[in-house]
Amino acid sequence: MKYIHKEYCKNPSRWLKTLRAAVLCSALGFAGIAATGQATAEEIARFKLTVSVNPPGAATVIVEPPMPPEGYEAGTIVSLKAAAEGTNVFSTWTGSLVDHGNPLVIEMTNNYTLRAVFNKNINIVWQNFNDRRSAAWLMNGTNILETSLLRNGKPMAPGWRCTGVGDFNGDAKTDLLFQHQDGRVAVWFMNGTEFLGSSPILNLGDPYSTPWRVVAAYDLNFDRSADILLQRHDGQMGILFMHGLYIFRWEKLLEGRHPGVDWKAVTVADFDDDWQGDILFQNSKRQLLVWFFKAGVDFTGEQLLRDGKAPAPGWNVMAAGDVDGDWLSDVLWQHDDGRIALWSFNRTDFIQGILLRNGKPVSGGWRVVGLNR
Ligand SMILES: [Ca+2]
Ligand SMILES: [Ca+2]
Ligand SMILES: [Ca+2]
Ligand SMILES: [Ca+2]
Repeated sequence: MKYIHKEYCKNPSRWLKTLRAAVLCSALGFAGIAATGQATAEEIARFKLTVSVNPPGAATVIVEPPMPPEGYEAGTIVSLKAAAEGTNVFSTWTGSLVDHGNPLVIEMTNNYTLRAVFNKNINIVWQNFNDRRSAAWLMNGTNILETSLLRNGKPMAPGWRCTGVGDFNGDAKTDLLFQHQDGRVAVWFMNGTEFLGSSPILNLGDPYSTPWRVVAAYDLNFDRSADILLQRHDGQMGILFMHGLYIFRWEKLLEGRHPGVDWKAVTVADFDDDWQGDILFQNSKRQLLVWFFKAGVDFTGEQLLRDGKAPAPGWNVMAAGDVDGDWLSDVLWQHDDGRIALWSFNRTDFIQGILLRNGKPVSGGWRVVGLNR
């Protein structure tokens, strides 16, 4: 037990019952967890489990059975339960595996290093417009924790474009919304980055199709069913109010009023922290405009973000939602050269621009298509 602060090392079982101590030790700068080694051939194979919590202190991780000092015997079934402290909300396990189950049960057939991530389960969703694969970044704040190919990198059928994210089956897990260039609209049901199944959006029981462009999914009327914002080429917008996959009402937004044909609706996000979705627009000068709403689709006003300041040439707005972890919506940009940047906002007050991945570009064909929130 050389890897734990000495106070806890005197009594390993104390640490093993609650791994929070290890997290605290780690947070205090003591060597986190020991080097984990495979057992030599003449010994019984034993494996070590290393657990941490992000952010530190967000939870107590209870491990059953506790790990013996020499590690678990191969094949031991171990249960990990991340019990949140305070208002922290469990997001996922990352590290040796990515899993959204809590408790998590694993068989010790390898050394495992696992991190229980709390609060922020931001997925930036990607689509590759060359090879049609899709992927997600699991973020913690502006740090990228994991990169996952969706559906193990299986290319999607030609002609489909991911248009956003929302929960379409009421399981509180974010699903992906797609539109085909022929107008069909479909959903991928997801459990985190795990693909569960796919279905068309249905209108009176038949697959729905529209010449209007699908802009985004957002629950605009607070019934826990994601609704769909559409925009026509002339700027008019419409909303499909949904019950799961079923359209129960179509409504033309504000009887066809729109900010002008040069303004393209980008997405829906809450920019004034009232939980009500607002529409983000961009024009050909790449200025950003927000339309605010209350009570579903009652228009309450508009505002140019950053007083109409546009980014440098080459940057394109891709998505909006909270990335930096303050629960307030930010704007995500992608440059033609593949760099990703964030405009961080405090409601509509600009805070700062942040280059993700320290400005390292994302290689060819990948475009941000969604951001969960
Ligand atoms: Ca769902
Ligand atoms: Ca709804
Ligand atoms: Ca709002
Ligand atoms: Ca934010």
